Amino acid sequence: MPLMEPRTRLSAPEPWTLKGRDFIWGARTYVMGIVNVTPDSFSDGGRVDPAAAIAHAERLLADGADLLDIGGESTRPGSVPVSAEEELARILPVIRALAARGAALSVDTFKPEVAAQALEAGADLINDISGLRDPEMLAVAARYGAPVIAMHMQGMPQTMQDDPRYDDVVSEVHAELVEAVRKARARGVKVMVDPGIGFGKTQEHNLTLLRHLDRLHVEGCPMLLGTSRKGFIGKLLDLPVNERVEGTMATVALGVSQGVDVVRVHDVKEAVRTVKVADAIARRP
Ligand code: HH2
Repeated sequence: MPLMEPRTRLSAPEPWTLKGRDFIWGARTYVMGIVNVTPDSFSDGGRVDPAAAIAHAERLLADGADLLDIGGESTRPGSVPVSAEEELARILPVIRALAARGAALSVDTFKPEVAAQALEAGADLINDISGLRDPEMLAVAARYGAPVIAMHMQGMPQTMQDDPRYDDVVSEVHAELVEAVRKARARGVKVMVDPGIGFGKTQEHNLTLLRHLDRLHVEGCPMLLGTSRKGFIGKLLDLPVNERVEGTMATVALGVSQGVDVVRVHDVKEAVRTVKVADAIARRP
């Protein structure tokens, strides 16, 4: 069956309002700060104490983060799965504290029961790395009127293959994003799309997707890019995770030039400066 041909977005998506804050897509690039409350995340694990996670989140907000992504389970390849109870015990105190101070928050989970309780505690949107595979996730989003981030992933973190196959990675990722958006819209749920850099993709797949982000847009949907400190940057530079900030910012700038709306990063201060310059060049009035 021929795949639908990817194309550039024709017009900016309708603005979103999260915690009373407007996100005017197309006007500028928004920075999402990563707050992992996990012992084993690939670059910033080890912060399971809620007070430490909240202090870290406060720092990211002071550095200029527009929203924060709170995660209680690592999704790196081969990571150890955690129960919904454990995930909730990690993230709920952090979400409650940050919601109370008015921060816009997404919850990074693929478990519908975790998403529901996180929304109840004050999260604003669901970041589902499984690309809305579980129909219950859309039911939760619809029930709370919450938007979702639909990320593309081949397989699941525990089962991601060393040798993922695509005939045409750009067309196939785009077609799956289009399908996720179709399912969400059928339930009246707003979606942000994400090509899922590093999830079930080879080095060449990651670079090809980054070269063609402009062809991965879905009409009416903002796009998120998550490249922060990822392995493909480490491979290119032969550097460990704490030495990948410049490589990350190269991908951020090139993402902005291809119409990315949100960048998900660990290094917020650097990203805020990078997108300011990139926006001034790429987004003409
Ligand atoms: N990447 C990670 C986790 N969640 N969500 C979206 N939408 N897009 C991404 O690219 C993405 C994501 C992996 O990064 P990190 O949170 O730093 O690590 P870990 O999964 O080990 O906690």
